Amino acid sequence: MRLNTSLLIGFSAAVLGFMKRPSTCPRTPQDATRYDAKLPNLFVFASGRPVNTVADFQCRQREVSELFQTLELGIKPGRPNAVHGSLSGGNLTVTVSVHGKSISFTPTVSYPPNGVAPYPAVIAFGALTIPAPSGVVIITYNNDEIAAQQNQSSRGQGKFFELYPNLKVNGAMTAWAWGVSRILDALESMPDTNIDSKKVAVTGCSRDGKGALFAGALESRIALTIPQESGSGGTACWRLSDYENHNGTTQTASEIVQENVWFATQFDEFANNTVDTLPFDHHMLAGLVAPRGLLVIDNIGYEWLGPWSSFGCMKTARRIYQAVGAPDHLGYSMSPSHLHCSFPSYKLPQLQVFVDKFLFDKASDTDFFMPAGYITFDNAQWVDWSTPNLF
Ligand code: MCU
Repeated sequence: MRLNTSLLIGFSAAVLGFMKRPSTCPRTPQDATRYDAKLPNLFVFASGRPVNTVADFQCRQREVSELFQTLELGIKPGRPNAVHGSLSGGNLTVTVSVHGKSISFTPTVSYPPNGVAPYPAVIAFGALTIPAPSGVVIITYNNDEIAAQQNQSSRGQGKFFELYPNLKVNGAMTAWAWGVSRILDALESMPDTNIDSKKVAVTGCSRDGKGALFAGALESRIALTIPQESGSGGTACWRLSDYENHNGTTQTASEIVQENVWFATQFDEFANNTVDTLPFDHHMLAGLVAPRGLLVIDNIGYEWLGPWSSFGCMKTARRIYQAVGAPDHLGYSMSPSHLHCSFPSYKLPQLQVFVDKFLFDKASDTDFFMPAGYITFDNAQWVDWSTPNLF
């Protein structure tokens, strides 16, 4: 089992040639897996070298991204040579060509009735489930056509796999994040759209909230990431969801790989009982977004989503934001039970301050992790590392 993983890392890095790192970044050992019952430490490279500076932190983010892709998600291919965008009647057609094959997909674009060009934008996975912020373009992205997510039979189905048939082992999450990157490529080449490609947020709820989080983690051009009720496989941590689960009350990695094709086939071996050998957990996924904006919207009403796990995972992620001097760039909002994917109006000010800061460059107070004392999370039980000061 270990051997397969090592081979996979070697194959992925060598053959696909992704992640060209600056020479100062330490090399990742071939087998980076190790037993860790607690939430792993982002501030030590897989080689054992500590992370001491912001430059180290950026190297470590690349390493962690590489490990997520290798062990959990599947490889996200880099920018293709040919990406073309055209906008007509509210449809943004994005055409991507790779090795003589082409696909097109068509997110819809809705301009705000008010506001000032160039407009920021929100990319909504599936459909928008947060209130449309004022002055912002809404881009609705049909992620399911890029990679299907019906059930187990969706493996390798969708437009991404038409271009990359040798990546059919990949999970849908990587393919969706790749699609978001291509939307940004297209927008960058289309100044006439009056959409500011440097001020783009991504959001989605539930399974699409997991997708939004991965898009923000794997694409550093995203300015603001808003996962809503994403649950296990999103803002929850695998280790914590296993702990929270009581006879099937909470979704775990071992369940999730049976249910759908969100993750790569190589994740199965970890999901089935060895999540504690993963050299990361999802606090480190949020750490890939740092120091960019991350607003996590949760709902305590569904034990299946692992609300305690998500709370503890994001509380730990906030230490990562703290280390780079931006704890207030990760906002967390848990609410009492309400309908899944509905947005309680009392959360509007929380959304607005994040939109103001990250899409409009306006000073705003985004320093909240709430409600305080609502759930308790024992740091000492789950975290055995301290938070360095890297800035
Ligand atoms: C929270 O996301 C998922 C969850 O992982 C699944 O187990 C469940 O079937 O569906 C949720 C969802 O996407 O609901 C719309």
